[in-house]
Amino acid sequence: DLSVQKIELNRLEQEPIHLYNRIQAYGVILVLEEPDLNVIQVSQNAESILGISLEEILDSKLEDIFDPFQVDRLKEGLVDNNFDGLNPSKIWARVRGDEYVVFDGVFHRNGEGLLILELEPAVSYDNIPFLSFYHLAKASINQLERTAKLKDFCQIIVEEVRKLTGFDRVMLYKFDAENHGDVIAEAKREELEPYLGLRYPESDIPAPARKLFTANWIRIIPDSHGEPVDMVPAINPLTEQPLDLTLSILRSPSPCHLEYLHNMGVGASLTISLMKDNKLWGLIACHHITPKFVPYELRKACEFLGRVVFSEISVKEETEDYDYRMKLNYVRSRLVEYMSEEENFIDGLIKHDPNLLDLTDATGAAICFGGNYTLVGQTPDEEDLNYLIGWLQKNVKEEVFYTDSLPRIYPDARKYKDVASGLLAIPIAKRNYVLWFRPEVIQTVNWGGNPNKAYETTTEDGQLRLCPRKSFNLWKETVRLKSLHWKPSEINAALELRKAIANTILYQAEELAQLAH
Ligand code: BLA
Repeated sequence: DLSVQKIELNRLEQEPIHLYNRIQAYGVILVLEEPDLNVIQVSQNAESILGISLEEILDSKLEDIFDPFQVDRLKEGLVDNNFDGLNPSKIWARVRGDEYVVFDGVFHRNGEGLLILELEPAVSYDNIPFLSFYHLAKASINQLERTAKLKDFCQIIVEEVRKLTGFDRVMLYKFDAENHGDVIAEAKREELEPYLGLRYPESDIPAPARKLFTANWIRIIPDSHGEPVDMVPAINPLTEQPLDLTLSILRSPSPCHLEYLHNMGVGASLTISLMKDNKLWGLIACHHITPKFVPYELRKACEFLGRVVFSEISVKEETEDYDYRMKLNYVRSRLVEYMSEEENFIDGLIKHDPNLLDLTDATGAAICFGGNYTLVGQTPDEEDLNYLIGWLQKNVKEEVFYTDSLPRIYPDARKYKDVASGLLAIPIAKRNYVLWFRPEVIQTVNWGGNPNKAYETTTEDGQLRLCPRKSFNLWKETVRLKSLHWKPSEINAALELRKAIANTILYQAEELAQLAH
């Protein structure tokens, strides 16, 4: 049964969700052949929404369906290939005789070069007179500039997005190195239970969905219970394939994800990608309990806010790290100075302030040189260190070795986990090492549902199928035998020190050789 689950999980990891060929019922999609804008494919619901039969639509040009005057204007806009000026276009249609209906029309060309027009209900902004990107962005950015800490910054973003859109819950969700996600900021209606601080497993968002996020930065599901709508004809007559909906607004989400939302009690969602260095850094995820539609321009304002503000986050993240790197640089240059002043370089590393421990924020360190140990702070005893170094010699060939869980890869270390669950080691020359240690820090990870039961299986038409978990109740995992992790800047500082020690030893050896002559 487990192997079937594995196959199913694999299949999901490759599922072509952009080719589902179904859209959400709240809008209409028209696939157009250029340059005449003949309608070659349309969503099934066009008949009820536009009041024209499907046969008639599929036999038409765009100007037969909408006022030819507005279509001429659209055609002019289509020439320069830049849809920014065109999207959204107010498009009105005379539905069933004389009744006019106004839509937001949004164009894009998909990966196959097909021109696609999506129509969404146009909502008048009379009740939001202040809505302009400029004002929105300015008010928020002013606030953001005054906060120094990344966490506070994220909190303001979710509050601003919630104010703008009125969602019941807005979260900022950050991916970690293993692709799990943590809710690091949340704004919500008071009576809802908080998700802040919860972690969600990687499998909640399969790879194809992550890939789509990077192409399409904002996605909306106005009604998670809505019935999806088919394309007519199902196969595109030009490409003879199902339509590529990667960049579409209306694409109907995977049934699996809809089930996930139902299990979570979510009636509508809006998701905004946060990209850093062309990689998905996180998401802004908005939930509403009941169905909720957010018009195109307001979504764009949120996306804009996400982009502008996020470039600020990146800067903040880098500044926090930069300050720390500068501090470590300072410690290293002092250590190099002390080493050159002392007769024995080891004294230079331990006798002064700052010392070896400050270089990597360790609680203990050992210098193993010429068969002797020099110990600082909390360390395993010499006998244990002897075994540990024997193990390192056998297993580590790199210039630097680090782990935040030594007992897991070297079980003998369990007995001194309280001083050395974390190890950072640099070999200097044969059997010579500098080692840094960190104690076990027992951590509690709060998962949004048991990650070992992230999905369940059901049998449907005799087929085993994976489906999302039913319970998102808090599940606490206690993580043991782990220290705080070594930061890249600390690992780098250790490497730099390794070079400096090698130079110092070489220099002192030369001096000795000269004295001997
Ligand atoms: C998509 N899963 C997603 C998305 C999010 C999550 C944000 C993108 C939604 C969008 O683009 O609008 C996950 N949402 C979360 C999480 C929180 C949240 C973690 O609000 C936390 C608060 N998901 C499963 C399982 C499967 C699965 C078991 O848990 C498969 C069996 C699938 N998730 C799945 C798929 C998509 C998805 C297929 C893509 C949906 C689509 O765009 O078609």
